[in-house]
Amino acid sequence: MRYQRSSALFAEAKKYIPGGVNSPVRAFKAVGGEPIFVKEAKGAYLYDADGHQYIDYISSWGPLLFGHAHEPVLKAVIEKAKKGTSFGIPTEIETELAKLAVSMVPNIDKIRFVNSGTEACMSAVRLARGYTGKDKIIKFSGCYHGHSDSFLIQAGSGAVTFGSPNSPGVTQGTAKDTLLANYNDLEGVKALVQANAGEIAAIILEPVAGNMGCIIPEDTFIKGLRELCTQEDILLLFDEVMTGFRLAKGGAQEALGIDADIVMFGKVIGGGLPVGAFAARSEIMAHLAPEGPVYQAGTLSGNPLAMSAGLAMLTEIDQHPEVFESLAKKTAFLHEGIAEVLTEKGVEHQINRFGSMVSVHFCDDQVVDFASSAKGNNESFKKYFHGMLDQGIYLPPSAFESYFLNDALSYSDLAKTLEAVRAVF
Ligand code: HOZ
Repeated sequence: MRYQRSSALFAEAKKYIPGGVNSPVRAFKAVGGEPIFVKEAKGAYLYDADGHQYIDYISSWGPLLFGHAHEPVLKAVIEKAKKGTSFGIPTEIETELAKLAVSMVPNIDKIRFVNSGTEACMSAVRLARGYTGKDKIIKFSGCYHGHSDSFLIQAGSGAVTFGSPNSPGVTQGTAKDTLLANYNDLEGVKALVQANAGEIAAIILEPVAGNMGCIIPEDTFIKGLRELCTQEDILLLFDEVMTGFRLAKGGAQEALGIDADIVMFGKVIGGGLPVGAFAARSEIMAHLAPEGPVYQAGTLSGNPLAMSAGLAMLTEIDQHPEVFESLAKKTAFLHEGIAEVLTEKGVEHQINRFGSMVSVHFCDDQVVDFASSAKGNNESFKKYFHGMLDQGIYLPPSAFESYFLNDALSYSDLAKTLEAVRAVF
């Protein structure tokens, strides 16, 4: 049996961990079968417990821009670990990473480090509410901003994969302050703003969505949101957990040419260790404790190990900005190759791509929001996913997730991937 050891490890894990995993999408429920267990990874490749090699297209869901176990990051973490892993007392490296991040991202003066994207988004909304003195927020169906209560309302990613976009445990009281709109539907947002005049603190979105597949914002939509927020004294929050330091040095703000009011980070900023962050202009960040009254804290926030990984990763990006063009070219090569095979085989499909994010949808109509993404044929997706897995290609195990390419991928890896697609169909 090809996955014998992984299967045994999964059976053992299920005895002690709910569903055998610590994050639901990993359990393969959306695609059937059982997850592979990873033993190690290097560069573009994962190795499972049964000794198989995989070309990896999720890169730990985004952070690993240069591939697994990238030497400069490893070296920084190992050296730092020898000097202690957490103090709960300030360290110089926090300022070094903050200074570098602020220099790379447009339109931010100060940044606060936390431990995950969930924490970053949760804290950013609290800051937006504290700053504006208003309670309600607008989010978009299919956008995922982590698993804090206010966001588990028509959430994307794992939540929708498991049919629980509105999670039990989120109270009506919390849910009533989260208003829902459809991605790329500016008129819908304007109507919500009008119906709740003077009550909306923030509009939060993934500026390029990656939790309902990869969805690209229309120009009029994203510019319209910016104008609307400015007119109505609403803060525009960009959840750049996936896009930050991945689409460009300055993330989606730079790639789209739009200024957000608060920007949230995760993934790349931690170089593969648990780091999240939120950032804004000084005037907004001044409302955060201990400078201001909006409370937020954490024992492991800014811990030296995570900061050293983040600093090594952002330094690499700062010194090698050509990585973005290289990644975009590789992603375009993959996109065009998959499209060619699927067209030739008569398989209906849509492929969305922005920079190094891409997703394949098995449907005919353009995929521009959650409703159109949900129309994808999941049976075709399952066949595609497992067929690729059996040939050593690891894709996201849900049709609602984006691929994240890393620059360790070679053109020969990409060509091998395209051969696998041809074999599956
Ligand atoms: N749904 C998460 C990515 N969008 C998956 C996270 C994980 O399982 O690690």
